[in-house]
Amino acid sequence: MASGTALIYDEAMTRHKLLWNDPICDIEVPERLSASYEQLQCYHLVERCVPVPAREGSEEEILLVHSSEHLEAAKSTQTMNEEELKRISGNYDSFFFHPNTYHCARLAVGAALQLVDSVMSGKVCNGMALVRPPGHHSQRNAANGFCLFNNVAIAAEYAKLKYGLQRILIVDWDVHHGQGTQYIFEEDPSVLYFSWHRYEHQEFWPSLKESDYDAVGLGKGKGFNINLPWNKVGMGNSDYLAAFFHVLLPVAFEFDPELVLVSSGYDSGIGDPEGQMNATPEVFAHLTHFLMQLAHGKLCVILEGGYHLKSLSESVCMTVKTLLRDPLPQVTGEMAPCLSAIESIQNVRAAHKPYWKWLTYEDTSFLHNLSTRSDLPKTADTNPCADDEAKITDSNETDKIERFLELHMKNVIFPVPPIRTATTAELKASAHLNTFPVHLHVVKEMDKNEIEALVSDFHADLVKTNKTLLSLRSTLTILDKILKKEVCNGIAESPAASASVAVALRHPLCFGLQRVLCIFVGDMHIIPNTEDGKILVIHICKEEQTGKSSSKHYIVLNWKEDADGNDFFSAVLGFILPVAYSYQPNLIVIAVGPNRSLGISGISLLFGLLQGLAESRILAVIEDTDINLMQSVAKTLAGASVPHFGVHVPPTQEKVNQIKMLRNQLQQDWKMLQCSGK
Ligand code: X5A
Ligand code: ZN
Repeated sequence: MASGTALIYDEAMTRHKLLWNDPICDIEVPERLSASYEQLQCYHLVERCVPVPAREGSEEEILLVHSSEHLEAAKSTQTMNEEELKRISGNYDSFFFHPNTYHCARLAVGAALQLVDSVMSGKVCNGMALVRPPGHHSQRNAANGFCLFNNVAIAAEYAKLKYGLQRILIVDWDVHHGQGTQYIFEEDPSVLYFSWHRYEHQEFWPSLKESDYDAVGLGKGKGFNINLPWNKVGMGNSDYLAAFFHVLLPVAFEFDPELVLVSSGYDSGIGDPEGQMNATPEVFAHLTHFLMQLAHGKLCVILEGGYHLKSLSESVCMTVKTLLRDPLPQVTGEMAPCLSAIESIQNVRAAHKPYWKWLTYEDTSFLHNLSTRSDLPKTADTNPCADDEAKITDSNETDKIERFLELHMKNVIFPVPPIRTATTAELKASAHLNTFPVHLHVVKEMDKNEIEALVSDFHADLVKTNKTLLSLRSTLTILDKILKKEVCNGIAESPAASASVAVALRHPLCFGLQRVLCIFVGDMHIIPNTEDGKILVIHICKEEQTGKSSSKHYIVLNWKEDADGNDFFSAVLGFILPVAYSYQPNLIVIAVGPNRSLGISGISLLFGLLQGLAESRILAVIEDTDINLMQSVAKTLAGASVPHFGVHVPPTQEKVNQIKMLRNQLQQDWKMLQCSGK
């Protein structure tokens, strides 16, 4: 399995620019590229990436998607004077030609293809291409919305042709609808296209009927086009995460792509004059992290829009940092999607119900008829700047956001612990058997006296029983290092997981942590005290053994994984992740006890997907001595993408009902669970 992150940047792509006055096009400036690259340098991210040169895409490659008329028209602009350029630009909606445009656009195409080659050849695992002009509005026969050639669409066709790929996922998180990409793949079931976009009931550019949620694809491509229209501005971190949990990720895992391409526009970020949204840069780290769990981590991020230079470049940095597998910053803001977002999510789920198994058993219905206007107010996600010293006033909003972001990023970015994954000596040897280069750091276990000293602060009674004390050694040693920020995450063996965790959980509270998420898989004999809300327990166990019912901070999930397939991901995406993101823990403890009802892939999925939380502070406590489980968890903690899923099995009606009941019971407490507007 490849590691490493490619970065493609060529200053030549700054040489396409607007030569005349045009208030619509004047935001697509060369500085978008140079500012992003400079910010990457500033965070020392450039030197950590594998530099890959851009190249010009060939005519043949451009013709994979575009007509020869379009190619010839574009080619002919190279020798035009300003007047002619202006005239031909007028043939298109929101596009400008410069004598260098054709060359730049060919470099943009070639950069995307170079990135695909780097990832598909195994030279790197993932990467980002900083390109101009962008691509996703461009159509077979037309430039549109600052785009000449559709870089991402060409990359997808190229990957199909050159590498024989049969399933490619395109995620378009730009704030505009990539209608060009939709048109190109509308009838193609091998390319799943997902786009969210500012829509405002068709008021917002490009104001197309076919950008609405009922455009699901055509012919064989039905179900492979997913539009999530935002009908209000001001969407923020929680709305974007809810869209991933309740729409994109379930479908994406079921689709099981071999490669993921991102049409990566950052005009969906805070401060952007086009998008008017509120999502802060760190949310892009989380979106990136989720997509890294697909296609064995094969992820190509290709720049599209983004017009607030500071917001754009900070978001680019968050993306690249995540591709490099740095621990993720915590998402800020209240975790509750707004009603308008929930309404859109519910509608797109209903529209796609016939095509995806994950919806088969749910009674999702349309909330409103198409094109009816919602009177629901936009409630959540008030502008995050409002809490800050930089209050937004009408005047010079851009500068205010810039100052807000300057401060915000200082709060969000944190020093990365020197060691990523710690463990005990015995594990190290086993981890070396893996193909993924797992670097586990062996820490010396505390001796009896050290443990006694540590435990006596908060659990004096335990010092008496030698056996419990010894079973705590590994757990407490690693927990202590996580809390001291010497390591990021770790894996501990314990012959008595629930006892170890119950005791160990007293320790983080001594460090003043406010919220610890504890996920327990299997039999749990000691239930930690959750009354003060500082611990949230999710207990995943077989049905037979539980008598306890769920409450806000103690949730019982009766789940026995299907023997011939994997049905647990629906519970992780539809329930555990939303609860965890609502809680926003400072530490996560995942304990695997005896009699576990989940298989290795289910447990690894938990570790993989939850790693974005708590600045990636995760402690695994494992009682099971299954070496395969240990290896898989170690790999995931060390940064491998989650292991392959195998056959997708939709959950039984009984399980769906349980999730539904839990969601109904808990969605007022844990608001990220909300995905229908009732
Ligand atoms: C790539 C991109 C936006 C075009 C807006 C035209 N294009 N009003 O963000
Ligand atoms: Zn855009």
